[in-house]
Amino acid sequence: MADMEVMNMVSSGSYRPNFNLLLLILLQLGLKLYTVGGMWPLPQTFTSSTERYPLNPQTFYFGYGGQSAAQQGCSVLDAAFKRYFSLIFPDYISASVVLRFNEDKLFTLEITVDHNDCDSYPNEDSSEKYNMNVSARHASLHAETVWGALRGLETFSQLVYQDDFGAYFINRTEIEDFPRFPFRGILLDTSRHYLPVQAILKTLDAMAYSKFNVFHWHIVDDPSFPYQSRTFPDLSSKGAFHPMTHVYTQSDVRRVISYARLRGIRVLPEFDTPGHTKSWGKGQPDLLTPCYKGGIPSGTFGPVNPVLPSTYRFMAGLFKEVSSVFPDSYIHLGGDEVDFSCWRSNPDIRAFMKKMGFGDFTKLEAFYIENIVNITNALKKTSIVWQDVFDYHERRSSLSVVEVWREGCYLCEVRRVVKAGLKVILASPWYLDKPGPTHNWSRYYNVWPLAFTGTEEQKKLVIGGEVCMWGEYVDSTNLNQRLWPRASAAAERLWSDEKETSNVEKALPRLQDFRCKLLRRGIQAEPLYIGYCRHEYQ
Ligand code: CP6
Repeated sequence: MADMEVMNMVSSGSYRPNFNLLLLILLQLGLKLYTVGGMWPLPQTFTSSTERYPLNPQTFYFGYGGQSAAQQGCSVLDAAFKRYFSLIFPDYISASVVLRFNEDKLFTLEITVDHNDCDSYPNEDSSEKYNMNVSARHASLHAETVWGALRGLETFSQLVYQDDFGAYFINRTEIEDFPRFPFRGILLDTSRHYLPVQAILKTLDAMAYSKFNVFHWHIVDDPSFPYQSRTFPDLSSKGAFHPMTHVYTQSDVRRVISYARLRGIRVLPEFDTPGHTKSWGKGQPDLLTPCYKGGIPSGTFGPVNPVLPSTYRFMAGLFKEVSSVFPDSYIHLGGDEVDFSCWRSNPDIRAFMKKMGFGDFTKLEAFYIENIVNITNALKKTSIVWQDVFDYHERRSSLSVVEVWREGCYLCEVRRVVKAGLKVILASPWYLDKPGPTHNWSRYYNVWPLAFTGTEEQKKLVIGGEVCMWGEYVDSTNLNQRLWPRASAAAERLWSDEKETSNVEKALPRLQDFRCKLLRRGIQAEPLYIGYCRHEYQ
C-alpha cells in the first residue's frame, strides 16, 4: 500500500486506523530517525546531542585508563576489545594498505575499572553499572567491575552508526547506566532436542547484545541426558539420544562456561528431579520408582525413588561433580511437575509414607527436596527450585530462590513467595517457545514484574526474570528466529527503567533498528513487522 493512501485513510476519517496501521506509519517515521545509534535495552539515563564525530577503524584505539585496576593482559577486556572492534566497524576487513594517519584523527575509547576482577566469574552480586562520556576524539568508560565495562562496550558499539557512504560516526553522549534487576536469564532446553555447542555459543553472543547475564542450562530431562558425567558415564552413554554425537563432554561444558564468562554471563545448570528424569533411569538402575499395576511391577518407571538410601548417595555424588564443574554459586534443582500416580502405585513407597506419617505425596516430595537441598547446601551452593516446591513445602525457610513458571496469576505467586522472605525469579510471562504473532514482542514487553502490593523490602526480593525456550518444538534450525528479537523485549524490561520503556509504539522503531543490528552481527532474528533493513541477508 502506498504511503499516501495510508495517510489519506487515516486523515479522511473514512477509516478507523487500527493498531497495525499506526505501527506502519510509526515505522516509516522511525526509519528516518533510527539511523542514529538506537540503544537496546535503553540506558537508565543518557543525554545525547546532534554533534557527531567521525570514527575511523584505522585510527580507533581501545585503551586502559591510567587509574584502571585492570590493565593490558586482562583476559575479559582484551578479548572484548577484539570482539567489539569488529562489531563497531561491521564491514571493515583490515586495510591491506596502511594509510598514512594523522594524529589528530585518533579516537580512543579509554576504559577504567575499579576492581581487577579479570580472572573471576560474574556472580549474583557483581556490579554491572557503568558510565560513559563520548566527546571529540575520545570516549571514557568507567565501571566498578569488568562486567560493567562489558555492558558499556556493548552500549558504545550500539551508538556507532554509518552514513549512506559507509563512514562511521558517533554523537556526543553521556550515559549513566545500571540494570534494574540483577538476574536476567535465558533458559535453553538441551534435552527435548540436542543443541550443538556452536548454537549455544551463538546464543551467548546474542545474549550479550541484549545485556542478558544468566544462561540457565536445562541440560537434561525426560527425553535425553546429554551431560557426560565423569562420575556416572552411563547416564549419557545410555541416556543421551546418541552416546557420542549428542552429548556435552567435560570440555564442551568448560568451553561454554568460559565463553559465557568472557561475556559476563553466568552459567546455571539445572538437574531437574525427582520428576522429568526418565532418561536418567537408563544409565542408573534403581534410581527411578518402579510403577505397579494389579499388584505387580508394570515395567514402567516414575519419578526418582525417594525412599532408598542409594538414591541420596547417587545424588550426592552427582551434585558433588556438578558443583565443581559449574563455578556459579547457584544451582537449579527443578522439582516441578511431579506425577504422583507411580509413587501411589508402589507398595514400598506407600509403606515408607506410613512409617513417616506422610498424609499425602506432596509431603514425600518435600522430604525428597529437603534432602537434595541439604546436599547442595553442604556443597556451598544456593539452590533454585520451581514454584511447585514452594507450594508444597511446609518448611519454606530451607528454600532460597523460587522460580515462578505457572501462567495465570503469576504476580499472586510472586507476592506469596516474597512474603515468605524468599527470592523470586519470574518466568511465567516469557515463554519464548510459543511463536509469534500471537506471542509477539509487545506481549513480552508489557510485563510489569513489580505490579503487586508489597513493601520495598519485598520487591527487592524479585531478583529478576528469565526467558524460557522450552525445547519440544525448538532445535538449532529455529532457535535463533524464535529467540530474537522477542527475547530482547524481555531484556529491556529487566534492564531499563519501567517508566521510560512502557510505550510499545515508541519502542518499536528502536527494536526494529536493534533487530537489523542483530542480523548484521549474524543472528537470524525474525522480523517484527513490515519493514526493511539497510543490509539484507540470504
Ligand atoms: N519442562 C520442564 C517443561 C515445563 C516445565 N518443566 C513447562 C511446561 C509447560 C509450560 C511451561 C513450562 N516444558 N522440565 C515446568 C517448569 Cl506452560
